[in-house]
Amino acid sequence: MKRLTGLVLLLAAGLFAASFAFATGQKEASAAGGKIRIAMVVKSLGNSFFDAVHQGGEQAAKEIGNIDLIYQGPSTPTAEGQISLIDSLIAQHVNAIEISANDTDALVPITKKAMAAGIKVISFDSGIAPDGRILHLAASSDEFIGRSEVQILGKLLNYQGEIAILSATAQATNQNTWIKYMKQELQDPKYANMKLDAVVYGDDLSDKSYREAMGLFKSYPNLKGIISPTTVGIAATAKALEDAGLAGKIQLTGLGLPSQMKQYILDGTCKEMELWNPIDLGYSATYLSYLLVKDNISSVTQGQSFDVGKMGKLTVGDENVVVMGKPFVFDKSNIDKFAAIY
Ligand code: RAM
Repeated sequence: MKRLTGLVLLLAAGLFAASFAFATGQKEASAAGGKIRIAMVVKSLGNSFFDAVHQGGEQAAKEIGNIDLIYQGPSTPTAEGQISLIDSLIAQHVNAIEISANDTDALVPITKKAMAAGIKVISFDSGIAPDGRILHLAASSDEFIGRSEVQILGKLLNYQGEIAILSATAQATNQNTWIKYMKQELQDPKYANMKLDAVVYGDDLSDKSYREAMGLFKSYPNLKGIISPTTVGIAATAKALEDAGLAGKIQLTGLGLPSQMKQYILDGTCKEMELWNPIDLGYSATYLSYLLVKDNISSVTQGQSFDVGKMGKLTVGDENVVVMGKPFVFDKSNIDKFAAIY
């Protein structure tokens, strides 16, 4: 029996070694093919926002040619999941890593290790602290996003009533920065009759976001408005509002994917929301990653600009952040058009 177990183990080890050799062989073949390998690491898989970002990355890869785009993400949006993915990308000697980070600081040591190994690292969408990346690509100005979300809700509520924020994860760089600016905007005297009751986290998971929304309705019976600055959170909140019979009684705005929010915009559950074009974001992040590899750029300076294909010139700003543009505002008048695209 013992001998049999040994034999099985030996066979298994052989199989493992063989499959490993096969995987390595494949990698070498593609490196030998002279392709630039760019890894896109997203907050988590299964988020339609990142599927659209991925689509944009593939667009850039196709246009440039000679690019292998590797799309990866953990199953849930955690820094730990991203760290282990990056660890293996370092071992695979990819040329560049573009990442939407689940934590500002926790990823710095591993991305520093990647850069020390000659890999070009940029963050996009949700940033890594400046030490851990060459540049960060922001879809829009953080301050503009945060403030405009409050401005939209203020207008929908006639500047009166209790409000709450339903965010993604508690560590997400992008949402936390937007929330900081939302709170600053709320200091303006015109919001004196609006009160922020709570900030809750749905972790960019539909079911958790839905439960958090239901929890808000229960805990704050006078709630009049919700801002959800996450495509996953806003769609789950819209569904929760309808299921609880609160659509129209509690106003909802945030950052939503038009294709997911179309029905809720058309039926008035969410009258107005914002977002940028995620396809353009993925295109630009991939294009920039390619340019850093092609010209072997390991650091950038403020004012430096890049020709990013169909997006034109993008310029590096403060803290090496490249800001793309203003978000679109969606309502009944234009949702059909955008929902057909992303
Ligand atoms: C979610 C993610 C992403 C964010 C959008 C608005 O899909 O949290 O990082 O940019 O929402």
